[in-house]
Amino acid sequence: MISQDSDNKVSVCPNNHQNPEGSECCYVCGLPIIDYEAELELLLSQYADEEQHVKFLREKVFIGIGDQGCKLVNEFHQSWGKVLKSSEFLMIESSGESQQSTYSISRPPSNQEYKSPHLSLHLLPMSINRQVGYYGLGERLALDDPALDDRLLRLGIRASTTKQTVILLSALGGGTGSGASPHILLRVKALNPHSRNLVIAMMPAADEPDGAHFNAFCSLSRFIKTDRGPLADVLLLVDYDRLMKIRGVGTMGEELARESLLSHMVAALVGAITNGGSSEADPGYLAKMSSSMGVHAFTPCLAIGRSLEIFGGIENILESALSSPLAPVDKESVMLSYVLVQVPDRMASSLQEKTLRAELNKWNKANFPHLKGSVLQLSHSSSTSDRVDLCLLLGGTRLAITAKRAKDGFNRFKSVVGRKSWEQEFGVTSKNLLEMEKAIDSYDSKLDEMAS
Ligand SMILES: Nc1nc2c(ncn2[C@@H]2O[C@H](COP(=O)(O)OP(=O)(O)OP(=O)(O)O)[C@@H](O)[C@H]2O)c(=O)[nH]1
Ligand SMILES: [Mg+2]
Repeated sequence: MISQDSDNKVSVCPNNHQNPEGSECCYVCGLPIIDYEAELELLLSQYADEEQHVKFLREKVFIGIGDQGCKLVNEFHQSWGKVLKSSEFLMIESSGESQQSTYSISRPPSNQEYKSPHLSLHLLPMSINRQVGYYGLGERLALDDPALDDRLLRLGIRASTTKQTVILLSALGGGTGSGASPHILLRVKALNPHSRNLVIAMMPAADEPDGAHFNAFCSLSRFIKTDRGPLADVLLLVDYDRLMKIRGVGTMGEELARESLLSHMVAALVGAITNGGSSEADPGYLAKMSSSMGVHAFTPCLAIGRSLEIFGGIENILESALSSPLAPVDKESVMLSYVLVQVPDRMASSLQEKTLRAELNKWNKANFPHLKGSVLQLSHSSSTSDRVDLCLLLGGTRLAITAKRAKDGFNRFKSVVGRKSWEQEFGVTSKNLLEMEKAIDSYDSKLDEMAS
């Protein structure tokens, strides 16, 4: 029997026997009387401990969206998941048939499994086809998903985690990636306004149809400008066809190409490659700096696994990276340069930070006449090779150049969207198109203002 005393305290015998007010044990069965207030306090304090634990564990959240986005997160998780202790990994796909078998997904975590970062899959409901096809439809799927916020909250995205970086990977040529990604980032920002967001956006290849470029342009416009400001603090543009052409060498001497090369770039960005060494890599800092300067779109240039002996010095490795940018870049307009360098520990004495900085400053000055800021983040690995990884992120070039192909394809595709039947079927109106063009133009104009 539940009893309520004069102070409104609720207590009860586990076997429901009636007892006088203030009893510590039941007069009938002898079991301790449950004091609800004390129990609740105990529960709350345990929950607070858990929250602290969870908060720590979810500093970095990796989200892959659409086919390619999921593939990338899956690959990244397999290669680096074990070393990223404070991270969560989520794949978001449209709920077409036969999705479940595509990826190896770990079981949902039990309390004991909190320590190992895990990968999970969330399906956006209501898509009939596996291939959604267009931006407007992908956006609609995410907008109509009643479980999305809950999924993101369970991933640890919440305002109480003040130091959180969300890394979103997505190809923007399809419907799911291009349409759902901006809305998902919008929800991330709503759930945790402190979170810093980095987007790795795979841009369609030259030979893809106009519809793919149209999707990419729509998506970019949303990442770069919304009523609540840009959704992506840092947006790394990677042309699919450029990525296919470059190669790197991994820590074990293996060839790195395609997704594994991109996975390596993300690992460098979050400081995962150290293998017991040390890292200054802090994607949150890069995001903060980009946001404060209003430079959001970056072109990555990679030189992964370059032998110092063969290249003869860091300057040649920088040149090697710059010779194969992953998206177009105009050297004249570069305003921000982030350089992530990974050096084997055993070579730390021959490549000291001070020397590296001096060489980098000299090289920057020779290449980027309008540079306003440069950040060097150095990591040391326990590798026994003489191979250096260098990842250069260049920001400040207008999207009209960096994403020219998407813009041209968007312009060619516009006439299709203007038709009433398209608006009804595919969810993008002529008014939306104007807003998208304006968003990109206004980002570019701000860059022009800054440069002048
Ligand atoms: N990295 C990588 N990208 C690819 C590959 N094949 C195609 N792409 C790019 O990925 C884009 C399509 O993205 P997907 O992720 O397949 O599309 P989605 O987001 O699932 O969208 P829907 O299938 O339309 O719902 C294409 O426009 C290409 O630019 C590949 O093998 N590797
Ligand atoms: Mg797909």
